[in-house]
Amino acid sequence: MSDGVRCMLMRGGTSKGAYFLESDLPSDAAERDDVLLRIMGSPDERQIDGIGGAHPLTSKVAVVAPSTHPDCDVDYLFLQVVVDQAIVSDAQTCGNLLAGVAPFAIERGLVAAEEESTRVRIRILNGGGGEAVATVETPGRQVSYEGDVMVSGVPFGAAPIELEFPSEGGALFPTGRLTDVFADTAVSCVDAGMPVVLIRAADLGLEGDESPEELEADGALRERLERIRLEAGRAMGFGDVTDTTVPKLSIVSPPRHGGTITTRTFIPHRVHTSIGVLGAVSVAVGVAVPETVASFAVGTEEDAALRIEHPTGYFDVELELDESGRTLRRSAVIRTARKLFDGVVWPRPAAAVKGTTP
Ligand code: NQM
Repeated sequence: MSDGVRCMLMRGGTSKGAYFLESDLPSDAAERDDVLLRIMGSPDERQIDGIGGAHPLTSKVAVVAPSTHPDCDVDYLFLQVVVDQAIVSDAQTCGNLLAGVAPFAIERGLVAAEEESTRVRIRILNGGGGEAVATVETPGRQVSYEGDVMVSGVPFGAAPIELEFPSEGGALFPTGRLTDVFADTAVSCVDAGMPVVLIRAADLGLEGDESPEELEADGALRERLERIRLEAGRAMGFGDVTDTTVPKLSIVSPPRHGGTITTRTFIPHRVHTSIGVLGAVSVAVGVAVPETVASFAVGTEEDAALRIEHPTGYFDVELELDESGRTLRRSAVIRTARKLFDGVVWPRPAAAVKGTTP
C-alpha cells in the first residue's frame, strides 16, 4: 500500500503519536505493521523518512474503532513502533496516548459530544486489556482556556482529561510475591496495567535523582538492569523479554520535592523523561501495599492520591484499594491531549530500499 492514509497526529499526555481509525489501516496485522513502519520512518534511529520523533515516547500509534463490547464506546489498540528496528509491538498499552483516544473518537464521529463534557468508555485491547473511562470537555470549550491544567512534562496548559481505570481486581504482583531477588537485587514486580519492576536506587549504588542522560550513559548500570529485567520478565510470565518493551524498570528513592517517591523509569532501555500513566499507577500500588521495595515511601490511606516525582515534575495518582489493602478497586489520573495535525500521511513506498547513505 503506498496510497495516503488518513491520520491524526496528537500529543497524548507526555507522549506523541499517530492516531488512526482501524478502518483506515489494512486489516491484516502484518500488512498494517509494515505500513506503520513506513509511515513512522522505522527502522532508522532518526526516523528521518517518516513522522516518528526518533524516541520511544514519540514513535507511538493508536488504532481506534467502534467497540465490539456492549459496555464500551470504542476499542483502543496501542502499537509501539520501535525506532531503530523493524518491530511494531502490541505487548503493552500506553496510558499517555490513551488520553487522546476520546478527543480523537469525538473528532472522527465515533462518539457524539455532549454539551459540557463527554464520557467515553474505552476498551484497551493490549495485554491484560481492561477498561478506561475518559471524561473530556467538549472540543469547542478548548477555545476559552479557562480551567486549563498543566501536566508535568508539557510546558503548555490544556483542557483536563480525566482517565479512570476501574479494576476487576486482577493480580497486582505477577510473580505471586511482594518482593523477589533477581540478579542479586531486591525488586518488587507490579502490574496495575503496566508491568513494572521496582528497584531501590540505593541497591544499585544510585542516589535516585540522576538525570535520564546520566543514567543512559552508565553502561554497567544498563547491563545490570537488563539482567534483572530478563529474570523478572520470565518470573512475571512474559518468557524471554529480550525483544519486548515490557517489563519497564522504575528506580525508586525518597521524594525530593514534597511528593511521595522519586522515580527514574527505564522503558526499558531509554529513560523516560517523565513517567508513563499506567507505569505511575503501578509505582503507586508498590508504594501503597506494605512490604514491597517501595514501601519506605510515605504510606497511604484508602482513596489518597500519591505524588510520583519524575525527571520533569510529578504525577498524581488516585488509588482506591479494597479492605484487604492488596486489591485495586480503581485508579484515576488527570492528563491533557491536543490535536496537532489532521490529514493524510504517505508511507514510504514498499519497494524503497534501505541502503548506506552516500
Ligand atoms: O505507562 C511509556 C508513555 C509510556 C507508557 C512507556 C504509558 C503508560 O509515557 O501508561 O503512558 O512506558 O513506554 O507514553
